[in-house]
Amino acid sequence: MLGWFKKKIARPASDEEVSPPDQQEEAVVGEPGPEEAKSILHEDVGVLFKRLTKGLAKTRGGFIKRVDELFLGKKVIDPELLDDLEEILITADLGVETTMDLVDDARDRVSRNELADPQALKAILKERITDFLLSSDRPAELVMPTEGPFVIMVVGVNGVGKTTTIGKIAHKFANAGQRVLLVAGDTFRAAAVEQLKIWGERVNAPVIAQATGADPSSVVFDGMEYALKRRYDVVIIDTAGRLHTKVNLMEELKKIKRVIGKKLSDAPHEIMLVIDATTGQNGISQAREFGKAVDITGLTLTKLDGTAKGGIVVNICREFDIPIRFIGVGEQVEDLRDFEPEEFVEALFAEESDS
Ligand SMILES: Nc1nc2c(ncn2[C@@H]2O[C@H](COP(=O)(O)OP(=O)(O)OP(=O)(O)O)[C@@H](O)[C@H]2O)c(=O)[nH]1
Ligand SMILES: [Mg+2]
Repeated sequence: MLGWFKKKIARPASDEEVSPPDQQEEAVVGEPGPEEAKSILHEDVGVLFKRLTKGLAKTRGGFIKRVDELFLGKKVIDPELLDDLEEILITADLGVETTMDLVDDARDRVSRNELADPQALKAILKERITDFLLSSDRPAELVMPTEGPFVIMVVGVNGVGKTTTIGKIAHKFANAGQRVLLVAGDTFRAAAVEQLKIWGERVNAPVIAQATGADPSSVVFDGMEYALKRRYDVVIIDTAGRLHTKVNLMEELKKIKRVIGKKLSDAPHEIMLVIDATTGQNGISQAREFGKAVDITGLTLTKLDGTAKGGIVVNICREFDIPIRFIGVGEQVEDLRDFEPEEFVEALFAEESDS
């Protein structure tokens, strides 16, 4: 799994030349990470998959289980079955359009006699859901710049899991041998800086911060200077998460982005929107609102362990041409998975027995 992440964060060899993926994997890491890193490096892929399927148990229980129950003992696909399927898909947050697309397609296939029984329909659902998840045109990999720090700005409404996700991402980079700096751009909430500092200690990354109420852009300015001077590999910037309906938050984010860009052209290289998967359709409107203010380049969906409505993942992939980089399936540092569509669908459709 970490090997895959290494590939994801590959630094191109030079401006002109981008090495092929198999060489990038060699080129990316410097010194081996701390002791702790080794345990992750040697973690069994099977164990990681089990963690993912466990994290998605609720989603599976609410979505695939209902599909299974509906199909159980049915020999034919009749209109009533398709109506029931439609309801299950909609209540699982797949969204109206995605649901209609899937069900209309099923209807067509039935009328062309292409689907023998409900099990064949289940296989088609799985296949088409995978297609939706793979359809983004944007590069799925986080590509680090050839030189200078890789700057990630993390945005999202309050409580979605930004700071936690930052801690988890920092851990991944640190394990891949990268020097990480954290910047406490959330100066609004009293405990925000403290929370980031705790994560900084956990993953051995310094945190640039000022007092609560300070100008976030000024903290970010300091952070960028510090990172450039001391040649950090990765800078991750936390931001405040007050309601996205407040215009001033969006203005603040634009300003932070400008400050970063002034210190380092091309940066931020990644503007990551964090969405709480349990909020369902709300996540879609958040992506729209934040997208208007700053160009979102990647998504992280958190708290998938806490929802029976994992369909939001499919809905978001279909609605926006923004790749999902990570999914959060728990509160622990290891509970941030690289988003791999096929693996995700397998975990979603996995049999109950292993969890
Ligand atoms: N179950 C679960 N909990 C999560 C996940 N990610 C974050 N959390 C929890 O969600 C809560 C909020 O997380 P924060 O990281 O503080 O969220 P935030 O977006 O930084 O919040 P603000 O700073 O208030 O805007 C915490 O209790 C986290 O432990 C996840 O993937 N699964
Ligand atoms: Mg926070």
